[in-house]
Amino acid sequence: MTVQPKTAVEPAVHAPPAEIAARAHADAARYAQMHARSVADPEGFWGEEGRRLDWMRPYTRVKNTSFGPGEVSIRWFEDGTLNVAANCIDRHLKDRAEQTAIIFEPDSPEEPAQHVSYAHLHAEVSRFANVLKALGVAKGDRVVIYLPMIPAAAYAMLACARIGAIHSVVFAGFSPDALADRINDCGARLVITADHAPRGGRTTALKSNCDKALRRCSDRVKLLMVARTGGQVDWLEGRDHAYEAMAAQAPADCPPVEVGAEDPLFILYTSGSTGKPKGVVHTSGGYLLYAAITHHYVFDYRDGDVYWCTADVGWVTGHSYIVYGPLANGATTVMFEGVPTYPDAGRFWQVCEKHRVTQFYTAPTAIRALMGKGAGPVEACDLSSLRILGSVGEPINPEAWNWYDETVGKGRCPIVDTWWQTETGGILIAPLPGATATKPGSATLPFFGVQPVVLDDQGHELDGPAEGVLAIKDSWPGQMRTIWQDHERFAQTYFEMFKGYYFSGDGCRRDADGYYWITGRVDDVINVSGHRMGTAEVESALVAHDKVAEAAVVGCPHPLKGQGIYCYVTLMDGVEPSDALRKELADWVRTEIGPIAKPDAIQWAPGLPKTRSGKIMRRILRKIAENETDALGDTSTLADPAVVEDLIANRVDA
Ligand code: 6R9
Repeated sequence: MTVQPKTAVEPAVHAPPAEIAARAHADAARYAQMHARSVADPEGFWGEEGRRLDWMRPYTRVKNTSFGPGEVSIRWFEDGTLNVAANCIDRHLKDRAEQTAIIFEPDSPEEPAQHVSYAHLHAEVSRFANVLKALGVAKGDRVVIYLPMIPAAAYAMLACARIGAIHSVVFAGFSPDALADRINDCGARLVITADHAPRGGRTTALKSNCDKALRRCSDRVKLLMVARTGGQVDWLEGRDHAYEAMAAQAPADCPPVEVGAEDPLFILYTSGSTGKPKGVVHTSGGYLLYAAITHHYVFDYRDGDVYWCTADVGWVTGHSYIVYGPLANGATTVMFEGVPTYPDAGRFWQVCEKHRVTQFYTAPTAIRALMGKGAGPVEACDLSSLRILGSVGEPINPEAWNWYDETVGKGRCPIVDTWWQTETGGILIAPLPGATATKPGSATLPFFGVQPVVLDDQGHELDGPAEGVLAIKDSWPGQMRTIWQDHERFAQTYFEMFKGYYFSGDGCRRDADGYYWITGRVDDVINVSGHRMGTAEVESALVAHDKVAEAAVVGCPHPLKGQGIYCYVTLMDGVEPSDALRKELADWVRTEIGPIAKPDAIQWAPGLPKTRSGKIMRRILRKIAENETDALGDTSTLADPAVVEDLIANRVDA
C-alpha cells in the first residue's frame, strides 16, 4: 500500500511541543550532535553507551562487523559477559524493589489488574528458572514459549535468559502445525504453554494445540503448563508437567548464569519471501543495549512513567518494547491480554485512563479500526496522562496519523512513527519526541548509529531526495546475527542483492529534508495488520488442500488491515467452484497457519499468467488484485494472454 502523497505537496510539519522539548532526553541540537558522532566514531559512541548495562566481565572490544565481501559476520562487545535477566531485574533491586515492573491488565475488565514489583518479578523469574533447571534445561538449550499475554510469558522469557537458555516465543494465535514447525526447526527440548488463553471474550485451547503439535515432534520434547483459566485439559503422564506444582517446590533464588555478549538470547521466526519462516537469532549484549537505548530516547522514558506497548510478546515488538527494553531501563511496563475492541471500542482508552499511561505504542491497523468507531469512546476517557504516542508495524496513513494526533493526543503528544523489523532488533528510523519535527506518514530520521541509504535497482546509492529500496550501510548493536542453523541463507537474504549493505526488503522515499517515507515491501512479503506473511506460506497451505491444483497469492489494499490476502486458485480437474468451497479453503488456510493468514479474497483462476519459461507473473496478479487493470505494464512475455482477460473479468473484491 502506498500511503505517501506522490505529488510535490508536502504535508504539515509538526514541531516538537515546547514543553516536551524543554525536558526531553534530547533536543534537536543534541540529536544532531549524537547522531554525527555515532556514525563518525561507532567504537567510541557504543563503547560509552554499552555502560548502560551491567557487565560481569567488561568488554574491551566494541565492534567487529563485516557485511562482506567474504563472510558476513556481526559481533558486538564480543569479549564481554553479562546476564540479561540480571540487567532487567537484579540490578534494579537496590533502588526500585517496590516499584511496579509489570502492570498486568487481563482480557476482562472485570478481573482485577495485577501490579508486579521488581522484587516480586525477581522471585517469580528465579522460581521459574529453577523449574526449568529441574526439567533439565541448561545453557544453550532451546525452549519454545506458547503463552497468552500474561506475566508468566515475561517470567518464562527472563527465566530462560537467567540460565542462558535460548527462548523462541511462538504467537499464541498460530496453529498447531506452525507451532510444530518452529519446535522442530529450533530443536526445542521444552514447550511452555497455558491451559487456555482468554482473548476478546473468547478462549483458545492452547494446551490442546500443543498436544496436536507435539504429535509431529520428537517424544523427547517436554511440556510445561501454566494454569490461566483452570479449564479442562488432556494430560500425558511423563511428558506434561504442571508449573504451579513444580514452582511450589522450587527455591525463589537462582543465581544468574554468565553468558557471552554474543551468546544467543532468543530465536524468533518471521516470514520471508521464499520458503519456510526464518529463525532470526538475536544475541545478548548488543540486542539488550539497543532495545534499552531506543526505548529510553524514542519514548523519552523517565522515572515515574507508565509505558504501554499493545503488541503481543509473540512478535518482536513485544520482545524489545514490552519486556527487554523497558525492564532493562527499570521501567513500569503494561502487559495487556485483550484486544482493542473488547468489551467495547473504548478499551484502549479506558486502560490508559485506569493506569495513567504516559507512553502509548500501538499499530496503524488498531488506530484505523478505532478511528472507525468515532471520537466518542476516546472522549469518554481522561487521557491527560498521555505524553507520547507511538506507531509501528506498517506505514501509517496520514488520515490515521492526524486522528491519532488530534483526537487521542489533543495535539499535545508527539507521534513517534517507528520503522524497524524483526531482523533489526530495535527501532532504526523514528523521531525523538523533543528533537524531531514530524510529518504525518514519515518515520523521519535515523536513530544513533544507523546509516540508511536509498539504492537504485543496481545498488547505487542515491543522493538527496530520491526513491528506491531502503538499505543500511553499517552494523548497529541490535542487528540479527544469523538465521538459526542457516548462516548461508542469512548472507544470501540480506547481503547478496546489494553488496556491502543490509537490505531491508522495504521501498522508501527520502525527501528534501532527509526524511524517510517507507512505501512498503518490495519483495513477496505482505503486511496484514502489521503482521508479516510470506505469500509462499499461504500458497503452500492452499496447494496442500486436495482440491487445489495451483495457487498464487498477492497483497491487495484493505481499509483496516493495510493489506489483505488475495488468492488466485486453480482447482483440480473436475472440481466445481462454489462459495462453499471458497469458505472451505479460507478456513483451511486459517487452520493450517493461523487466523491472521485467513484469505480476504479467493478468485477462481482457470489458469495463471505465466511467462513462456513457466514463471508466474506476479506483477500482473498484483495489479488485478489492486484493481489497476489498465496499468498492467508489459505483457509481451505472457505465454497465453487470454488468461489475463479471464482474470480481469472475474476479479473479486476483498
Ligand atoms: C517491528 C516490526 C517489519 C516490516 C518492515 C516494514 C513494516 C514496520 C513500519 C513499517 C512503515 C513503519 N513496518 N514498521 N513500515 N512504517 N513504522 O513490525 O517487525 O514484524 O518484522 O515487520 O513491517 O515493511 O519491513 P516485523
